[in-house]
Amino acid sequence: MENWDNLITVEQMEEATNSLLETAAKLNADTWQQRVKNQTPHCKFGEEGTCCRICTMGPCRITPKAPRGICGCDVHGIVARNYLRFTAGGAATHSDHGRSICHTLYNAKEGGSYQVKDPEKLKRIAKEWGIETEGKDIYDLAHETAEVALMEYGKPFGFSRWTARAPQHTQDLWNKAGIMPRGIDREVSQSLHMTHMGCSSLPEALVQQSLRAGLCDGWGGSMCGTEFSDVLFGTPKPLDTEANIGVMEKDNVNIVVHGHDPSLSEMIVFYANDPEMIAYAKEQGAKGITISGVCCTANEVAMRHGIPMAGNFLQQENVVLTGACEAIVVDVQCIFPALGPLSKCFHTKFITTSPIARMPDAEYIEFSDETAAEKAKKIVKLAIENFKNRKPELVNIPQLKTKARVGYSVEAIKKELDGVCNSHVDDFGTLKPLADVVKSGVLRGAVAMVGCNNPKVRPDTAHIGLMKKLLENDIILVVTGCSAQAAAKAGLMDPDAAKYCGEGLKRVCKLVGIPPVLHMGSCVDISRMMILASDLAKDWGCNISELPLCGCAPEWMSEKAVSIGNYVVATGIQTFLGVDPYTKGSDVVTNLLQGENGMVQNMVEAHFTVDTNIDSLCDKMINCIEDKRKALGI
Ligand code: MSK
Repeated sequence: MENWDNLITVEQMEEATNSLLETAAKLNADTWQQRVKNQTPHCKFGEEGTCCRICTMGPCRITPKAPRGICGCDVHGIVARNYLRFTAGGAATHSDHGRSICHTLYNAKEGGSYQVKDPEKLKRIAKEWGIETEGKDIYDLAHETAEVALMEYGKPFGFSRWTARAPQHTQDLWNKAGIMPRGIDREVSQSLHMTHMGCSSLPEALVQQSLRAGLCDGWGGSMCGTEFSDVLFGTPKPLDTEANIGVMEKDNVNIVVHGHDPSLSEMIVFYANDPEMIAYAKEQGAKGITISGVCCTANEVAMRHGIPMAGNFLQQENVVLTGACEAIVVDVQCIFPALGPLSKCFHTKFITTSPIARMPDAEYIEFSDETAAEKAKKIVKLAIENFKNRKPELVNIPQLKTKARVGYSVEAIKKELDGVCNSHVDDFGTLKPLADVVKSGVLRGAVAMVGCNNPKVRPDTAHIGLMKKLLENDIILVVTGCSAQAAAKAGLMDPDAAKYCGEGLKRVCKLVGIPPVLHMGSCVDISRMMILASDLAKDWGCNISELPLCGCAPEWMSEKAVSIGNYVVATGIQTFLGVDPYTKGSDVVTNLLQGENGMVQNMVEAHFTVDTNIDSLCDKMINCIEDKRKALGI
């Protein structure tokens, strides 16, 4: 087997970061590396989930001497309440992102800033929802479908429409367990109600609602976000791009887009490519304009336009530290407030655009569907005019970048398989060829790797280390979020990386012409993975929980990730975490979530495994896949 060390290593990435930190030190600029030191050691009560500040009689902290809070809630109730609140925060965040996309679709019009780029997908969804499509103007259909989607958020009766996509067995499990998600806002709201002082303190009920709140995200709000982003901006198809900090260009105006909602980044990309703007940049002394992305916005614009990805979550400060960033333009989620003060040490403009993410030391240019074109143009212009304010002595762009092929939506995966196996059966294609190579053992199985970076884990080491070992074992990876960028930065999304994989996977990649790690998008796009798992189970003729498939978030950090974990598990996929979800203070809650025979396992045929040792986490995933194969008799 060829050696992975021929690819970019974590050490090389760290070296690049260290050279940027030297600039920070010179300027006395604050960075997350320093703040981690300031914040360590972390509060033990917080880490174990045993601190309650839901009312003002406390805060109460549970110790052997004080085993109950002032209201009498025990440690298990407190830990479970905290866990449910964490989940609800994540479900609300993803779902509100999805809601905003639905509004954008509602406002789309012919000749407007936002148009329908994938009318076929819109028609498919409309038909799925029983909306008449025949003879209808595509924008009338867009408005009608968007309105139905928006009603999903507050519907008083019934369940999420998207759940009908799941296999019948999965739906039956959800109904039986009482976790079939209802109105999206209702699940979030009920979670907050349940955790209010004097409501639920029964861990089983709180964990059950965590699954339901997670499902309203993955099979509700996130699915709205993904599906209607595709309708508006195009369903991703494989295309080539680059990744890592070296994608920024010294002689160009550099605009970095960061956050999650593609409504902003799509418009910035559009105006940065406007010949008028490029000419203006040249007038200002630059050679052109380079847009690059950070976090999930990077995934969105990479998948649809091939815009390069400058980095993931813990590299967001790095783009400013290059001294070559004219503007970092952000919308919502995962944005460090630190970017404001840090930008002030350079010429960089830190531009916030959403009333949902207001931050000090930022220039606020509110973005809306109605003013999108005007505001995007204004932002691009501001960045161009800022080029002359660069301090050349501070410019340092580490020359580190890799090739990456991105854009594997479910539709694209099916199309790629069809291209090779000629197995096309209907408009939607099939995953049967994938099922066949897994059944034959050429591929052993698949891991869906997702999630963030977290300073508790040496950045990207868990993502990349796990991926390499899984690939060597003929396990294919589908990835989203910052995990996707970790893979891209390490060169694992270059189709050429197949040569480092196990023999079976190598053959499949060569035959289909794919990289061994398939980029499926941003955090909300984990909903794509749920569709992939559902369709695979249907084409295979088994239950999702029987598939040799795992979910994994080795470096996760956000509330959104907990919500994701809940819906991935609830979909029947064993989920492996490399960071503890603040539950170890309660053995009862730990067992409900992680027990091989615990409540979650019994409800949805899957459970969580938490292991901060990445090697053993990997072994557990491989064993899980091999056990599933054995159970299937393959
Ligand atoms: S951006 S939630 S750090 S994956 Fe979606 Fe990355 Fe995690 Fe944010």
